[in-house]
Amino acid sequence: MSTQLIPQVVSPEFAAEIRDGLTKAGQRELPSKYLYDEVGSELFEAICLLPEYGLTRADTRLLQRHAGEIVSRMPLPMHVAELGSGSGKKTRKILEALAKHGRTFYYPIEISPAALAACEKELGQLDFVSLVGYEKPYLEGLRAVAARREAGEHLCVLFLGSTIGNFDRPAADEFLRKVREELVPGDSLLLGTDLEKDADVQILAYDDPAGVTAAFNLNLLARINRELGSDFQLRNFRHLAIWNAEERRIEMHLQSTCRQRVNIPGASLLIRLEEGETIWTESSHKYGASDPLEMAKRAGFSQTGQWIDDEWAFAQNLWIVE
Ligand code: AVJ
Repeated sequence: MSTQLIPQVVSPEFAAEIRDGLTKAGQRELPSKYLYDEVGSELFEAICLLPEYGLTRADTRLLQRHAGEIVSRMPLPMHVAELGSGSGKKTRKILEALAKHGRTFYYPIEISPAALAACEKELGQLDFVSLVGYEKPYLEGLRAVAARREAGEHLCVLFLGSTIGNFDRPAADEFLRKVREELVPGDSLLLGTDLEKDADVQILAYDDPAGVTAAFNLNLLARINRELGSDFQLRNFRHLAIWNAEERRIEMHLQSTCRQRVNIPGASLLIRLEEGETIWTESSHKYGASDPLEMAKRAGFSQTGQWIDDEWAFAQNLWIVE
């Protein structure tokens, strides 16, 4: 008798996206946004503490050192929307700098309820900051926030942590144009971008020896098992982090270590995987220091500031709508 549990409630969008990705011709793939369930969000927080993963510390250092200057260069916003707030720890510096100038409304936008709850706990108690969380996809959440503010009130969008790097370059351009469409002159965007560095340093950041990133990646299969009643055997998969030099990105894959079948009842799907075949789970694109300037122009913004960390090549880029 099978001990597999078929969950009572299956999210139809989740099931459809998992099905589409796993049946894709050529390379199978899974959307990276689904890495962040409750377990995945905690594993990501642990990744941020790893000595090999310098990205989050660089991001935080820049905000710590330059929050005052960053804020002084934007038309003072009352409203701050953050795309993918995560735990909200990095954002504190910016909110504190803004709150010195008056009451600030902060809208974390997150599809992960676990991350949103952590963020509300972290930042919900700040003086002069009112927090209203949106459990929505980025653009839907941004639309809701943009609709709330009144004429003359400026909005600042935070897109930190190089999450933009999860988009392929053309998709990133399109996404940034859509963000721009929700904004009006005087609004701003603070964008974090991880910069290209030595390949071995980059690979180690996504393949740490303690195996935290491997657990983060494998948890996606465990999540699908939990939510769609599937029977992925996690021990039959291996975490891979590959530097794709042509596309200038790290790719995370899960490699099948044997020929195997997986049943995914919640998505009405049975798949056969070959030994060595991979499921692509995430891309993290890396940038040159001058890339953000060009990206800003293509999306209809002007870049008015850039701050680069001196320990780990990472840039905060401030864009304004003129
Ligand atoms: C949160 C998307 C920026 O791509 O570096 C960390 C996620 N994946 N280790 C990144 C991640 C593996 C991270 N972002």
